[in-house]
Order: sequence, then C-alpha cells, then structure tokens
Amino acid sequence: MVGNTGIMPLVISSLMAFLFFLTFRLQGLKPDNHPQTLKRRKSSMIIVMEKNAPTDAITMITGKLEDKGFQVHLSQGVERTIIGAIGERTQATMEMFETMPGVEKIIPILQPFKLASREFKQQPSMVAVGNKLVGDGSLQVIAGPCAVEGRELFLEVACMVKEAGATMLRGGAFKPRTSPYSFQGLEEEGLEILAEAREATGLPVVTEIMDPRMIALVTRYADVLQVGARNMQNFFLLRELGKINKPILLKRGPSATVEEWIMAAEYIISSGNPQVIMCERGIRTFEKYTRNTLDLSAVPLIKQLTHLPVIVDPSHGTGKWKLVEPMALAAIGAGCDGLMVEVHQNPNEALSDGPQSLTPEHFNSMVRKINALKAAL
Ligand SMILES: [Mn+2]
Repeated sequence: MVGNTGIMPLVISSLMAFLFFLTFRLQGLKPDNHPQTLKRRKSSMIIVMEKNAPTDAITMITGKLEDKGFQVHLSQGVERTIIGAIGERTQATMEMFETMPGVEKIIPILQPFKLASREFKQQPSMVAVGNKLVGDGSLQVIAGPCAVEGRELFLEVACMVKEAGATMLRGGAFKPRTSPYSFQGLEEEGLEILAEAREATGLPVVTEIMDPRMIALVTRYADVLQVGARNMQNFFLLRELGKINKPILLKRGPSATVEEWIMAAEYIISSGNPQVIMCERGIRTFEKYTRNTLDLSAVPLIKQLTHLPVIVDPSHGTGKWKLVEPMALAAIGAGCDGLMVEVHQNPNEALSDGPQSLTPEHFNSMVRKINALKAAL
C-alpha cells in the first residue's frame, strides 16, 4: 500500500503531461495552422478598378504594387481594368489598396494558379490563330499525320483534311519518341513542308517544340507551338515560351493532375505570354485496352477553374482509330473548343501512331457528325 500511493500520483501526472503534449502537437498540426495554408493565404490579389478609372489612378496603383514587390499583370477590359498582383499579400496591404482612388474592390486569389484562374479573368479567353479564334464558341478541327514524313505525302493529306473541313493542320517535325531508335522527325525540312502546306491550303499549322534552343527556328515556320505531353513540366521551356508572341498548345502530361497542368500554363502566362490553349490527351491509368484514358471531365473542369480555351486529342487519348470518332463526339458534348486528330492516307504504313490514325475518308465522315452535333448544341 505504501508503495502504491507513492507511484500512482507519478503515473497520473506523467499521463497528464503526455496528454498535454499530444493536444499541443495536434493543435500545431491543425489544417488552419499548417504552414502551407498560411503561405497560400498570404498570396496574391486582384484589384478591380472602377468603370472607366483614369489612367493616372492605374499607373499610381501599379507603381505602388511594384514598390511593394508585387509582380503586376494588367487585364484591360472594355469597361474596366483588372490588376493582378502576384506576391505576398497581407491584410494591411489589401486595406491600403482598397482605399486608393479608382479602386472598386480587392479580391484575394486563393487558388495556387493566379493568372490562369477564373478569379483573375471571368470572361473566357480567346486565342487568335491566323484569322481564327480558339475559344469563341466555334469548333476548331486540327488534323494531319502524327509526323511530317515527306513533302508529297503531307501536301496531299493537308489538302484532303482541308477539303473535309479541318480548320488547322498538324504534323510533327521534331518527334519525341519513347525509343531513340524510332523515327525522330524530318526536323527543319519538316518545318519547310509545313509552311508550304500552309501556303497551299491557307490553314495555320501546329507543330511541336521540344527544346528551348529550337524556339527561334520553329517560330519562323509555325502558327502554334505545341508543348507535348512529355514536356508539360519542362519549366525552362515553359518560361522561354512565355517570352514569345505565339499561341502555345499545352498538352496535359500523361500523369499530371489538373492542378499541375494549370500550373504549367501559369508558367507560360506569368512569363508574359497569355496565349495558351489547353489540350487534354489522356492520362496513364491501369487500363490496357486503350493507350491512355481520355479524361473528359477535365474539359468542364478547366472551363470552371480557368478562362483558357481547351481542346481534346482523342487520337492519343485512346490510341485506337475506332474510338476516335465516339470520343470526339463526347468531347464536344463536354464543351471543348476544338479537336486535334491524326489522319494518314495509309495508317498501316505510317512511321508513327498508325493504329490511332484515321483515313481521310473516316475523317471526312467524322467531321460531318461533329459539326452536326456542335450545331445542335
Ligand atoms: Mn502522334
């Protein structure tokens, strides 16, 4: 008994101390106190200016923002200007800008992506390609072979897809291949053929850019520079593409989440180029009957989270030509702004991606159906 009365208080007090410690630890880990949440809260903001606010007021605010270390992005609407301020926002800075002349309201941006977000720009963005607008409610149909394989072959298929209703041409001159022994593309010769096909058909051309060292070369020939799925997180390439004045078609990486994909777009936009077109091309899942799993839920999601136009590539998205037309129809149902489809005169002899390429005849019948569906919606 004497021994027990001596030990019990000790046991109880150490148990209490442990419980105190545990409560403290758990408090520290509560989501609200999590350092990352704190950092996100203290991030960027949008300053919405009053209707027809004078230029002086805008200049004064952008100057103040830059003094405070914010990166400033102006979005000039018809009636009002919106200023995106990327940096460390605090309650005090928000209150300070709220009372400045010409300011209507301040909206904090809570998403990790800022300039791509709907919060920053509520109206959908349109990207001009030649005399066409991607994202204006029309349906762009980008068609052509996986790779430019030769002059006659490409010029022929270019005319065929134009005849069938394509609005842009595609064709790879630089090919990222899984195997270093596979056909790597015709490179500059391929670009020259693409430019010739544009002259012959009047259609703008889309081709892939793989390396920042090639930007000057590819820009001389192409109307749209495509970032392939494998390069979606090549951040150095994305930053360099932000410095040019050309539309960028940004494919989703095979294992990228929607957020990672939008963050890739944010790299291009924040480097200075807002002309980004998103392209869903399927993600890698456990399914083996298809080359990739085409994630069509990403289409309305991109539309809700961002102001960017989004197109769908059912060729790479499925890997099977028989699935291209049904998934193209489904993509239009999901609200996409365009489609990118591989077409080859003789898919059995294509140097790359033959099994997913449509013949010009199949492409022709598909275009009629997609245009009928688009018109009905
Ligand atoms: Mn391909």
